[in-house]
Parts: sequence; structure tokens; C-alpha cells
Amino acid sequence: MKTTKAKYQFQVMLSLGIPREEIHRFADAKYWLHYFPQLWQRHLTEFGCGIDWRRSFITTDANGYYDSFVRWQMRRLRDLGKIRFGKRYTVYSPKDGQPCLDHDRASGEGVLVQEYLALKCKVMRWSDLAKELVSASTSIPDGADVFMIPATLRPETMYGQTNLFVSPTIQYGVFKVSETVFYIATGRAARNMAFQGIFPEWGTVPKVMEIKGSDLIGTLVHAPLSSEDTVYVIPMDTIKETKGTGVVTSVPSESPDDYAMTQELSKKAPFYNIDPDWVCQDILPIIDTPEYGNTIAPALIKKLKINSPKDERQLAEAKELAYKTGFYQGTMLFGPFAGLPVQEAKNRVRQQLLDSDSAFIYCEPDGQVISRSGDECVAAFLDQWFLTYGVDEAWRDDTLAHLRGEDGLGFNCFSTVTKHSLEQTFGWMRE
Ligand code: ANZ
Repeated sequence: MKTTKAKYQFQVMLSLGIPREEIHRFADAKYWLHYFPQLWQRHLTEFGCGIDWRRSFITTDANGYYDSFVRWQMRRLRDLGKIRFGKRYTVYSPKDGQPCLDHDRASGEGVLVQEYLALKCKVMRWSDLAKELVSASTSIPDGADVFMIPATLRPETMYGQTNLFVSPTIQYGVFKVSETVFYIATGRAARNMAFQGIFPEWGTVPKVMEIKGSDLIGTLVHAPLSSEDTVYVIPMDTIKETKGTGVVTSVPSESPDDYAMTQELSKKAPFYNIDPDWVCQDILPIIDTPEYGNTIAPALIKKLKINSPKDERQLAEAKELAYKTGFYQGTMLFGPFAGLPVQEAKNRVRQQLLDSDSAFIYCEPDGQVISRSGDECVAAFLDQWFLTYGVDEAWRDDTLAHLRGEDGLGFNCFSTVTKHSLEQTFGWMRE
């Protein structure tokens, strides 16, 4: 149904072969329940599916028995304190004004929310071009704090930041957080932020100015935790406008993309129209791994014989390897968590950056999601009811033991596939 060109529901129904005179009956929502199940049953049987139809029943309030059971179950869970209310990130359609789950999507089924850490890199000195544009803007007062906002999945590598990348061709926005605080990111990222309580008014993107990436190059910013203190903004053509904030912090010791790009810029500074001194050459060892030593990015670039930032396929492979090896086998070499495994240090560094107000959480759908109403969805930070599996580990262990039949209550799943998939869900389910 999702792929038909039909504009209205009745056209979809006509295209399914439902007689025009019948269609008005579907105005009563319950009629759907009378019409379709028997057809599905016939079609599935014709497909040869072995389904025990004696077990089929309706799971909405059209079935009073089931509805009472669910009500009882939810009340009971609530009385036991197993259901709580609070803010969670959800894929959301601003146009519809509500969460957009798999069945409400025209495309992007299965897409979840990706959480990033958004770093606040304060502008210390503008490039000449940016300076002119910013001073001409009446919306940004003199002395305001303007932050460029890279989004990262690797907070533990922040000690090794050497530069900040922007795409010369992306049109960035400057967004007003308060009278004296402004953020620079893509408009797409700001639209997500607007539904996460980052700007003053829910759902409003407070854009005060646009500025092209090329105009920002040469700007000097403070990079939190970096041993360099201040770093220059330099260009990276491969930044995607459809991911993160469009601003990327450079960690050449850990990120193969960043190492390849900074090498290229050093070699061809005039071609890229930059001052070669802007490209920082200090590659700081931050993480040690048994296989690749203490600077994994240069090691992988050499091993995979990557010659240019355009070697997209090999760079993707190197990125994956660097991420996995660093996470599972890495030990911190630098900073207050030196000696700890990366798996442990990652969250500690993240928390430290959040506590010192040097960063904030930024979420977005990890792929494009279009709602059935044609809206591009965002990640919104919304009030929700949730089950406390994540917080209440004893409850999760009990439930798992029940599922595995270890509590002697005789749970029987009948199908091992179902049992495994339930077990797997317990593994990742948090809330
Ligand atoms: C610092 C860092 C250090 C990063 C490091 C990676 C490794 P995936 O896994 O693909 O989501 N990034 C963020 N936004 C980007 C964009 N719009 N275009 C290109 N790259 C972008 O990658 C997330 C990582 O890719 C982010 O984490 C960011 O670089 C970069 F050793 O930050 B990272």
C-alpha cells in the first residue's frame, strides 16, 4: 500500500479492488476488523503458511476480554512501580505533532534514534570573512559567545582534537540559544535540537544568520579537553549534510578520515586555499591497542594503503576497524582515566564534558524517516510511559529466568526461534 501513487485512502482501496459502494463502510473503524482478517487468512493459507488459526484474536478494544486483560496488566505493573513516566528520545513528526513509529512511516522503517555528544567549541577569533558577516549582523551582539557544535560518538578521543572540519559547500546556520549564546550547525541539526529542549521555544528553530562553510575556514575555536586548547577550522569535502551537525572535530590519531584529510591539506594547502600552519601536525597518542599501537589511524592508513580522503570504501573499512578495536581492546593513555579500558572511560569522559557544560546530548534518527504525511521526522525528547527493565536489573533477571524455565514455573515458548528472539530483546532492552 505504501508504494501506490494514490493520494487519498479511498483511491488506495479502489486499487485494492474494493467496490466503490463498499468503501463508505470503512468510515466505521470497526469495519476494517470485519473485512480484512478473513482475506489475510485466506491469502496466508494460499501461500502455504502453517498457521494455527485457533490462536488468532483481536488485540484492540474491539475485543473486550483482551482489553480488560491489558488494562489489568498495566495497572498491576504500575502499582508495582514497574512503569514510570519520564522523558525519552523518540522519532517524531513535527507536522503530525506526534511520535512516528514504524507503521506510521512512508520510509525509514526500523530507523532508531542515534545519540551523539555535541561539543561546545567557542569561537575565539573569527576568520576575516566570518568576522565581516558576523559584525554586520544586528542579531548577534558584540561580546556574545558563539559556539561551533561538532557531534561525536567518541568522547574519549577529545584529548586528541587538533582541528575542526566544516564542509566549504554547506550553508550553516547561526542559532540563538539565549541573548548572549549562539550555536553554529546545519539547519537540519537545529530542527532536531528544536524538539529536544536545546533552544528557548519548543519546535522553533531560532536562526539568526546563515554562513557558508567556506567563510568559516580559518576561524580559531576552543576545543574542550583538547591538549591544543585552541584549534583552527579547516575544510573537509566529504562531510555529509544529512548526518550530525555538519561540523566534525578532527582527531587524526584515532580517526582515519581525519588523518587522511589533514595529510591531504598539509600537502596541498594552496589548492585548498588555506594557510598550512592552520593544519595541526601534533598527533597525540590517546589510546593504546595491542594490534595497532598507540595511534591507530595512521597505522590503518598505512596498512590499508589509503592514499587520499577520496578512498571512500577503504576509509569506511578503516573507520569501522578503528572504532571496534579502540572500543573492545583499547586502553586510555592520556587524561585522568589513563590506564582504564576505553569501554569504561568513554562514559566517564562523556559525563565530565556534560557536567562542565562543555557539551550536551544531541539526538537524531540514524537514517532518513519520512512520515506517511510526507514530513521528514526528527528525534524529539518527549514525555513517555516506559517499563523499567533497564533500571530494575533484578526484574530483568527474574523475567529472563522465567523465560528460560529456570524458576520452575513451567514457562513454555513452543518455538525456540521465539524464545531466542525474546532472550535477545532482554539483552538490549533498556526502557
Ligand atoms: C570525533 C571522532 C574521533 C570521531 C574518532 C570518529 C572517530 P558514524 O559512525 O558514521 O555515525 N562525523 C560526524 N558527523 C559527520 C558528518 N556529517 N559527516 C562525516 N563525518 C561525520 O560516525 C560518527 C563520527 O563521524 C563522529 O565521531 C564524527 O567524528 C564523524 F576517533 O568525532 B567523530
